[in-house]
Amino acid sequence: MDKNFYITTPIYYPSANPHMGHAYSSIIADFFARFKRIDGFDVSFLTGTDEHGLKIQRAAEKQGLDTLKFCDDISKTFRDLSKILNLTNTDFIRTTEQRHKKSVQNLWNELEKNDDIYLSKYSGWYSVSDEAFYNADEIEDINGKKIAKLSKSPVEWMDEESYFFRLSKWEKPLLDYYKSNPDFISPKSRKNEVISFVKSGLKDLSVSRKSFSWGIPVPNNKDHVIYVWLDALTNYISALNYPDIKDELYKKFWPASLHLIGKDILRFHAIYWPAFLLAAKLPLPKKIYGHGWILSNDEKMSKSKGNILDPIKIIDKYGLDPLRYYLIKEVSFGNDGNISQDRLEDCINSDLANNFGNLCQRVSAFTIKNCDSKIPEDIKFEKDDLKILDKFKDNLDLIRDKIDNQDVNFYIDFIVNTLFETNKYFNDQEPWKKKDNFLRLNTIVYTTLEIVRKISYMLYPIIPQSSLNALKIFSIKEKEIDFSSIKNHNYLNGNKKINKIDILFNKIEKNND
Ligand code: ME8
Repeated sequence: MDKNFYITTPIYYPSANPHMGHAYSSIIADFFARFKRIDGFDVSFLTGTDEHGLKIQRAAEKQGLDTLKFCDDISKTFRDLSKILNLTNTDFIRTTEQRHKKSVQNLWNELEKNDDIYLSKYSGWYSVSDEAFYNADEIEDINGKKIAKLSKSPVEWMDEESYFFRLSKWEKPLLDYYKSNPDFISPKSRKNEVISFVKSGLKDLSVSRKSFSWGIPVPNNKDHVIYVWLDALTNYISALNYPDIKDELYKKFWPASLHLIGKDILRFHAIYWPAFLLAAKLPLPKKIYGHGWILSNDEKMSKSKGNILDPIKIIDKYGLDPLRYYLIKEVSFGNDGNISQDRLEDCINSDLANNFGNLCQRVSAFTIKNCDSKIPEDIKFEKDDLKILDKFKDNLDLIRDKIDNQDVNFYIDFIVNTLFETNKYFNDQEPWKKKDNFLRLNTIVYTTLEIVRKISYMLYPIIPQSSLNALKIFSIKEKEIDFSSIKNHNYLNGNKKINKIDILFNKIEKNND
């Protein structure tokens, strides 16, 4: 079985500092990367910044800065954010790097060699904000201004010599590919949107620009720069050292297991990118998942709308893990989700402090007091104990399967429900009343400790630092976390000392006005 896993986030435009939407994509990608790692996979996890094109050139001009200097500064804030979010990315790519330029020019040469590129003239609408071409029927007139219907961003008329990619030629092969690879585009609703767009007919795609210079030059015509999306999409293979397809990284990790993106850029990933790869005779990624948007007052959070929530401010106030938990749990994965500080505070108080933190404190304090600070050795499981313990064993493969289908909601619901049941179990079993029956008391304590271990393993991809803090009870270290061991009821060694741990989450005083 293939035990390599390659996951990518979109590479972000460094036209302004990162916001909660960017943090969201990156945190979800990190969730998958960490899960796969604790399930024994060798994981490559790529993120980075998309630095060419008119949008960036104009943003730099507006600030009177040299374009590369402008990119250096903002790209660094994205790189810093990766650390602040505790991402486990194995690489961070910038499209202004030499390794990437070489890779893009090589891909261009392949497309040209295979007769998929020709020189002509483009006349049509272009949105600089989306770096996208739109057909006339995708444009509307609002108060005398031409706007793209989909993204609501302004468009301008473009009329210039341009190279074209023969996208129309790939219409049928793409439809065939979607058909024979039904999981290629997820979720299903978005797949249908893509298929109907392709079925409505694909026109050849303009893939170079002549009227500005901030981009990668077309190999044999320095008057043109390569279209920023052809440039950007290639990052997924340039980070693996393409064109050297004999390189270890490329051999190990291409095709990618999962390109995780926002639904706004699905067309580029599910149509253009596979078409470029088909034309270059390269394998296609295994899956594209288009997640929903983080909304602020029911509108997409974006730089241009000015309704940005700054992840760093939220982290300063509440801590990183509460934010990671909140985004993963409260934004139903695949759909759009409004976020609010009020709900974040509720999550911290009820799920993290009460349900998880309190359970860890309670059972460890009880063990210290009643079992000489040791994991009980003499135990005998009964039906009530096995009922919760077996849940992990019985669902192990299902959980894996759900993760492979990006069912984040199932994963988190499983954790929340099990925590709820475990708290109830500990209350109902009343170990504090069993001091005359040490076998039973020991068994209840052992069972609860085992569940704390298993749940902490499952929480590790979501709230890594807090999970590790909880695992200090057992002196379990990060590299020892092995997802498959949650099926084991007797993992913890009896008679081993446990440790007292600090409070995991502080409750938030809520202002109920
Ligand atoms: O599109 N909610 O970069 P970008 C959720 N450079 N996710 C959001 C979001 C929101 N409100 N706003 C942004 C680009 N995102 C290109 C990508 S890839 C080869 C090139 C996330 O800076 C989401 O993942 O505009 C979206 O797809 C991405 O940021 C777009 O970031």
